[in-house]
Amino acid sequence: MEPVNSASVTEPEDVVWLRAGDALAASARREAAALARRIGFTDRRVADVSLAVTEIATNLVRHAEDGAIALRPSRTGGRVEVECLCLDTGPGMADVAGAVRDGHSSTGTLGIGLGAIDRLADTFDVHSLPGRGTVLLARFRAERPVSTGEFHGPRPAAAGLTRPISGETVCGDTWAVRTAAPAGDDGPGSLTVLMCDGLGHGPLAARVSDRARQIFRETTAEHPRDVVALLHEGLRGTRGAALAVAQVDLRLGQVTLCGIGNISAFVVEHSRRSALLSHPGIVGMQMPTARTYTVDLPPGSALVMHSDGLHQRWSPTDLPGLLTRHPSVIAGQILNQAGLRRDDAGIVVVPAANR
Ligand SMILES: [Mn+2]
Repeated sequence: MEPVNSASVTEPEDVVWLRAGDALAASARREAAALARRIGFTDRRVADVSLAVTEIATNLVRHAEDGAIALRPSRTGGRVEVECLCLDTGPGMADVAGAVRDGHSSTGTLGIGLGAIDRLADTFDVHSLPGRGTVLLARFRAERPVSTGEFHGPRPAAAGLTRPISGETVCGDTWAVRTAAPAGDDGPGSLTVLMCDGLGHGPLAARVSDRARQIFRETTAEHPRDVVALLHEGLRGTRGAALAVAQVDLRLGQVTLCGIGNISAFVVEHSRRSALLSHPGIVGMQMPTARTYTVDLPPGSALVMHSDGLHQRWSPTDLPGLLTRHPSVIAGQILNQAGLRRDDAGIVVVPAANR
């Protein structure tokens, strides 16, 4: 097993959200190309990314009732990719695999279709709920991939997504994941996960969340109770936050959680979810004695933590097939389907290891 100091931290990086509208294809193309160029893609690869993202945006505008595209750089180890996540609220696709396989696009688009997006992307995944909405994920590396099947790419151990309250570009909710013990020959490792909702929303809340992420990044503490205690100390003098820290042992299939304030945490299975208890309080201001709870994370399940920017009353029975998807798609579809309050929104997902 690798020593703890080899821990790597995954954090959100400047997500650009683009809402569906007449100018979406042009703005998505421009943002995607700028992002790919900024992280050093070749002209040819910039053209690939632009083409795929334009097609995704064109499909959204032509076929969906409403939706949005999130573009962001995504750092894994030393490699940076362009990630495009497209969320819509319907009508959905009855036969995703067929649409990808056939490779022909619907009338009026660029004519390259889902199959071509799939071929241009290094990671590609779609989850669709007929009548209710689709989430499409495409991630692009600097090098053009070898063409593969309909759903491909590595499935990372965790992924999060934030969306600012409408009218803001900065989100006061944040997440971060630290790999404490990387997956090795002896099986998957363990992760520590932060979900943080800085009080209020927008830039002032983001200041609190940025500080929380910095503390989380710098500490070597792993037990959620210890991490939360450090966060409480470090956030003194700020407006404070609701937050939860979970330690996920993928080998044992167990989650230990310490939550303060209004953060929802669930172990989600196909047909049910069980909530993990958080305690009232404001980290950085007033905190009860931090208690932790340990529960099982059975094979096929996922840990989902989200802020109160998402309504709590979503149900896994309304999301068939979702838990097997890429964690970015799981996060995107829950955010898409739960319904958003007028607040910043944030969610982070850790699927159980396949055993
Ligand atoms: Mn909130």
